[in-house]
Amino acid sequence: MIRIAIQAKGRLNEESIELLAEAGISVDESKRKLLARSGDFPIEVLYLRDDDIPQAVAMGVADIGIVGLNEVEEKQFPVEVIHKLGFGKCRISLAVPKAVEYTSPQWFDGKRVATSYPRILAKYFEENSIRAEIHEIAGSVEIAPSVGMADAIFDIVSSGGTLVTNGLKEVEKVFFSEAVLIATPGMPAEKQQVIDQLLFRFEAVERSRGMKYVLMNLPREVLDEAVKILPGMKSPTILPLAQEGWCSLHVVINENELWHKIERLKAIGAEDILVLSLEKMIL
Ligand code: PRT
Ligand code: ZN
Repeated sequence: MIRIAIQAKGRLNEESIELLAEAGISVDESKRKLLARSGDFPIEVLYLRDDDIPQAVAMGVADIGIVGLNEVEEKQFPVEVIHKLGFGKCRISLAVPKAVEYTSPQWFDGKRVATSYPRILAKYFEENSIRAEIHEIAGSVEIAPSVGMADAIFDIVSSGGTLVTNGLKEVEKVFFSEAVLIATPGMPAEKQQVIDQLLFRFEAVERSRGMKYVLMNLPREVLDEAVKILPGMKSPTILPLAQEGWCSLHVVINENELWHKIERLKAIGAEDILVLSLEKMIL
């Protein structure tokens, strides 16, 4: 049995539960329950505040956890980052009031900067030989300059909308983050085995992201041409059709190139094209 810590509520909660569900791990949906057991996989889910996850994993209260890399970097607890999960992407950036004529990081010399990430910021200032005052505040960092508490902020940005709303502009992108899977270092072998099994499932889910399964009917004589339109694919599946001279072609196509490829296939005579979503790719 292993225990995984995930965020109880907030930005990473839903996607963490979804990832577990896609990996075949259904947990008790009543999120108020602190611990939820999965029926079909030897795992228990512990719901925590994201700030507490690195420590819980470092102490072995949970064996693994899903948390933003920003929290791992800031908290500096001894945990191992074992997998990047590709969601919860954001950056931690320095932002200054819109009217500031900003030219270089040296602008921050002697300034007061409000943040919830003092360690990551201190490291950046040190690396850039900047002597600034770091004011640690827990929430609503973005309002600090307008109320006179700070000259600038260092905070999480994703769309940038919050900065604009608060009359700020992003001037230095310092740290890039996404949700990661962390683990207690030095796991015993039997737990490691369950974690490997979980990683195998996560990878199958990730591989299928953005991929579509496409089926179409084609005149046999354009088959070679169709295969040329789909370079980089492993050999496509080709099935004969009852109708003489026709075949059915099945391929996996990345969503980014889907329409482009389909239009070209249609132009050479592909018909009855079906695009299906792909759940898992196990290689
Ligand atoms: O209650 P708990 O302590 O568990 O949650 P929390 O409020 O501390 O964290 P939460 O749920 O806000 O974020 C959890 C994690 O999501 C963070 O640690 C990041 O790893 C990740 N993440 C991804 C973000 C964002 N994107 C994000 N945009 N965390 C916060 N934000 C904030 C940002 O600071 C801004 O104020 O969302 C606001 C909107 O951002 P814009 O740029 O899109 O306007
Ligand atoms: Zn938090």
